[in-house]
Amino acid sequence: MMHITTLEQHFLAEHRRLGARGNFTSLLTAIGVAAKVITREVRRAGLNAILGTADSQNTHGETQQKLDLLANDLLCRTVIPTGHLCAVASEEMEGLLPIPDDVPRGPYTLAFDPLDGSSNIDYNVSVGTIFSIHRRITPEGPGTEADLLQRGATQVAAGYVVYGSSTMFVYSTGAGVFGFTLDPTIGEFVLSHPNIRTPPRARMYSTNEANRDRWSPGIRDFVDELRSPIRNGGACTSRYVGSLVADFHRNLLAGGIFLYPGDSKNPNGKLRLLYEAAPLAFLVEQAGGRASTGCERILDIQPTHLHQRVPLILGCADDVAEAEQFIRRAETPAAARGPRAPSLSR
Ligand code: P6P
Repeated sequence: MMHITTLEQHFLAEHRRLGARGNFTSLLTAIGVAAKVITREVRRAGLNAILGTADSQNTHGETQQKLDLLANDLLCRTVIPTGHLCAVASEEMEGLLPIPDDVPRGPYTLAFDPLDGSSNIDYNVSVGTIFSIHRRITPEGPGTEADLLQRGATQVAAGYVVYGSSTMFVYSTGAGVFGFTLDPTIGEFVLSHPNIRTPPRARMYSTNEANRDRWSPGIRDFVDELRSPIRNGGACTSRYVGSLVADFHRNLLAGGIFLYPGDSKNPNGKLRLLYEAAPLAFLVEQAGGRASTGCERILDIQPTHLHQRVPLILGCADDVAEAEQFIRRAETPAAARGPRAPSLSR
């Protein structure tokens, strides 16, 4: 008999499993509620005249989309009343958002990208929400940046919502990755992808090849390797939506590697550590994959500021490890290089 497990039922089961490690069921449930409302707004954006840009820019100088601001507001209005948070950070807000005095403070922090890829929204391309939850490290009082600036390895939960052909909520609390599909006829997220595992080898790669001339030799050599017809398992195919959550989700399920490396113009790449790289790195490692800057494990990086960018290579473990080999080899003086290690791809 096919069981029907809703998101909330799964959160409660996870809470029982986690035991004393924490009760953030209502926080995750609140994110699920915001995801349902954002789904409604995304699905009707073309009709509600809320496509297009707001007359504002975010802290990164990026033009804000009306839906960016709406998603940010929705998330803040659903998660803050739960009383589980001491501070919130968002791609759309320059500083941390303290919890108002009239709302109970809790032991967790939340960082999120409310609507990643939103520049695509006007063209009906999939977009997503990404979130990361840490336990606070300061003893009491208003949350501080220190409570947010923690290594990704200490996340207690992370996840994303992909607003695609259907809306999916994918999350982990450190014991596997679980995917839920929104059933609009009942307004519930229902477990559809229990215990997601990503394959060890990629069938596809995702990167913006318009940046190729600015890449390091190691990255260029590695991408050429992925396309090699004699690569073990055949050449990878290229799939790049330009919407991180959409690219990540497809690669997670089908087997792929995503690369947004640093380059000669942007040495730290484009993607943000706190609410993009770290939560997705947590998920991909939970699914058996790997996430790195090319030189360092994403989850080991100690953040220094809320909107810090990092180079990001994540996906199938063997391929990310091979990318790191190519980068190390390219950075080793030719005279010091030993014989080329047998490539994983041959
Ligand atoms: P580029 C969207 O703007 C985003 O932040 C991610 O969702 C996406 O992976 C990346 O930027 C795309 O950047 O430079 O290839 O357009």
